[in-house]
Amino acid sequence: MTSSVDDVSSDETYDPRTVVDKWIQIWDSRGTFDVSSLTGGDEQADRRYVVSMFSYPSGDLHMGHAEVYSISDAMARFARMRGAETLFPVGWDSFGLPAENAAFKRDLDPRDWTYRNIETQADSFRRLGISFDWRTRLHTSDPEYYRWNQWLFLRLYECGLTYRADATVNWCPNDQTVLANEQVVQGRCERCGAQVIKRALTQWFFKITDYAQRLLDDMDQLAGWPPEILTMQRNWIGRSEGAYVDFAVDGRDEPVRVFTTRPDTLFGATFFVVAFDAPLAAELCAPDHKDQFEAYRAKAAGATEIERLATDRPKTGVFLGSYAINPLNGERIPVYAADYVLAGYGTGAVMAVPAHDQRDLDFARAMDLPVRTVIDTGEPEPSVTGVATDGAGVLVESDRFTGQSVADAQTAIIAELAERGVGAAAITYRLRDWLLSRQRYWGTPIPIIHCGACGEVPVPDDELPVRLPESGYQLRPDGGKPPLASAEDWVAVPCPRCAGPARRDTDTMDTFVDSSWYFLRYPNPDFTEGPFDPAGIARWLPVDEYIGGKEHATGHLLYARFLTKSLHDAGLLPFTEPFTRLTNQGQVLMDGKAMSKSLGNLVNLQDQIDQYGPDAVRITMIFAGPPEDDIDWADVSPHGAVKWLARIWRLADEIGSAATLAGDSAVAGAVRRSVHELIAKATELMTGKRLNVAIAQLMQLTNVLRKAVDTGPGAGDPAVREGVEALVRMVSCFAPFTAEEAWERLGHGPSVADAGWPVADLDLIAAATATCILQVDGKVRDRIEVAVDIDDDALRTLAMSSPGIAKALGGRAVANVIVRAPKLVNVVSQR
Ligand code: ANZ
Ligand code: ZN
Repeated sequence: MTSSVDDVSSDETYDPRTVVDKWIQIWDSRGTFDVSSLTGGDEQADRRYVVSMFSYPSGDLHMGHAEVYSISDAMARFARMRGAETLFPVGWDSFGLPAENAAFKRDLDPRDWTYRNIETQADSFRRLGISFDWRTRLHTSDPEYYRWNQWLFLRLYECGLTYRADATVNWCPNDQTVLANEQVVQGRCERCGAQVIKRALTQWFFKITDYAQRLLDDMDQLAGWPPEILTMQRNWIGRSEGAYVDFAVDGRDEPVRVFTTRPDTLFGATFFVVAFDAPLAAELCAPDHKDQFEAYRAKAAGATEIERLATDRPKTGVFLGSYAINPLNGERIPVYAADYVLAGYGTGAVMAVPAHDQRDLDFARAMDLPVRTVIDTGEPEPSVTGVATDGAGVLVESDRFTGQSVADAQTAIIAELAERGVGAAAITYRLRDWLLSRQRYWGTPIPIIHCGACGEVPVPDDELPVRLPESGYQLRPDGGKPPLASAEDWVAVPCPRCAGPARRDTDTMDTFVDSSWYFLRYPNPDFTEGPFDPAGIARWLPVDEYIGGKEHATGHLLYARFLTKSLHDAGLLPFTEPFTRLTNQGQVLMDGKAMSKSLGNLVNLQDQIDQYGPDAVRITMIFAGPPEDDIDWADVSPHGAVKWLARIWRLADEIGSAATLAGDSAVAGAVRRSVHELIAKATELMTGKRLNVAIAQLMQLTNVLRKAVDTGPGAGDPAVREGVEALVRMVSCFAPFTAEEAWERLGHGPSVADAGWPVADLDLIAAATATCILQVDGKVRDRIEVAVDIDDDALRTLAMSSPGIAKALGGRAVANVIVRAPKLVNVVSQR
């Protein structure tokens, strides 16, 4: 790495590192970024609530934090400078597994490790110049916070949205805890990478599935979200329309229900499959087939859901010795257990239609089962080609439905099933309930007491919080026995209802519970009457701009939406969607890969800041590309940003110390026009969150002003001063320390953050531009807006960079360029 410290100090005037402490102190003592009122005040004021996904305190801030906070801070500062009262809060997502793992490793209390890291990060946030209102500060691991997790858990419990049930769940053998589906990535634990296995356990759930349809419907309020995230959520929720069909099974009283998206193919069902790991499989197994079934079950266990659903995987299964009866034609079809059917989706059983479903066809071919085409789609015969046909067509071999179209037959068959009481139209969702309990220590204790006589008894509200025991527990999980179960004194309590001996629930809540509502508490983090202060909610919520990673698409962002809706329904919130607009920042990579200790490609944020100063690091993060793109740190260097900021600093110095001239020359007029054009462009780009392009405009403005100082009208001209002041105000969104210092050198105070965003004089710009027609060989190919006084050379350069011209030329060489500034450019091609 080049020695950039030299680069910084070789410029005598610019070393932002020397002013960091000074400005931190000034901002703090003036309360520069504190809103006028967190929970009341002027009804009319334009307000903006900008929230970054809060930080997990696993150590000091890293490059990824620097990126998301550089982006969100620029957005918050811009809103504030444009006159909106802007709340930009700070908090920590401070419960969670890594604290425990670090505690084992270093023999520490998870508390000590966590709070030490929080202090380090808080200091780093200040040194990065992030414009938080620190009065919002909260930590989810404080009893004052997690008390309200417990309170919310109990409110949802009262409405039946919290429940405890036996479930086959994802279990990480390494971390010794259950995981939500969202935390299993490609069959592995999201945290440690261990292969996740299935275990049957009694767990706590939030009934997010009750909200599946509303989570879909309310997406029409989310026009300010990236469409990609909505698509991911839509797929995760996985709505399917179809029908339930009940099949009688020989020797069984109760029918077995299946879900199908294709009721029109009912006459093509040639066998029946149940998930091998559903209780139903054992129930449907004939006594003389138990051995084969057990053998299969032992072999099939262990595959992940993704593997089981993969279409390219050889199909396996076992005949259960029983038969199901097709309710429409009375046909007896054999019942199999297989792993390509999932226990947790639909009913865990399917009617198999091999001609029109590829997985069924693969299974039929593997098991030598009949294939019967019942939809004529015009495609080749599936039993011959091995390719199932799933297009539209006309029914064949389907009794009285033969000849109907797929769409008509779906309606007709559903009607017939309903009439006979053996089926109905139905909708299913892939979404599962949110499994929220964890067998870990460092989380919110579940506020339930188990009593032999009374069953589950909620801890009364006035006894909240149920605090984590601080001693007497064994942190390291022991054969699946949760740490809290080892805190005997803590566990044994009298039942709140009958006063008999009872035991506390020993699970803790997933940290996604904590993070599903923290943004509601920021306006009043000390509120003691409830989880959030209604006055603060009225003033700030919902969040106007939410900024964070897209890895949270189907986890956190879905949970927060669900919780908001359930609180709305409980009468606790006046709105149904928490985040009006969402920005997903990309990742910071190194050499094309995510930075990680194990790859040895970590770039240390503090080293970067020590070398280049916080402002240059921030500028580099933002200038590297659009906020949502990944940045490869190997491709960028804060070096260029250092140079640019030094140029701004020097301009401020020169203008600040120059004697004022009379001004008003023609040259000065041209400078003013450029300045206002660039202000207009930068403003529009900032509004559209195109931060990197906005910076490019500011760089151009710097060039214009440098030239104005060097070749006229000179540093003392009012037009030049106006331009430099505008530049410094705009730059303060990205490089706050440099901008503050420059502002002071320009003779202003007390803070550029209060100076407002410059306003472009539109009349000045309108008069100053003309439409220039760009031609190739006399044919109009493009039109561009240019300054009326543009010179021929500049216009030629602009014209030659037009995509319209390049396209029309199609690679042909240029013979001549005729320039008539500012109205016309004609490019003559070589023929
Ligand atoms: C008969 C059929 C015929 C089907 C046909 C499809 C095509 P989506 O769209 O994802 O909701 N299915 C139902 N439950 C299942 C389970 N637990 N595990 C695996 N597959 C299951 O898929 C619904 C379709 O997937 C259902 O419609 C069922 O197969 C299968 F030409 O029923 B179908
Ligand atoms: Zn009791």
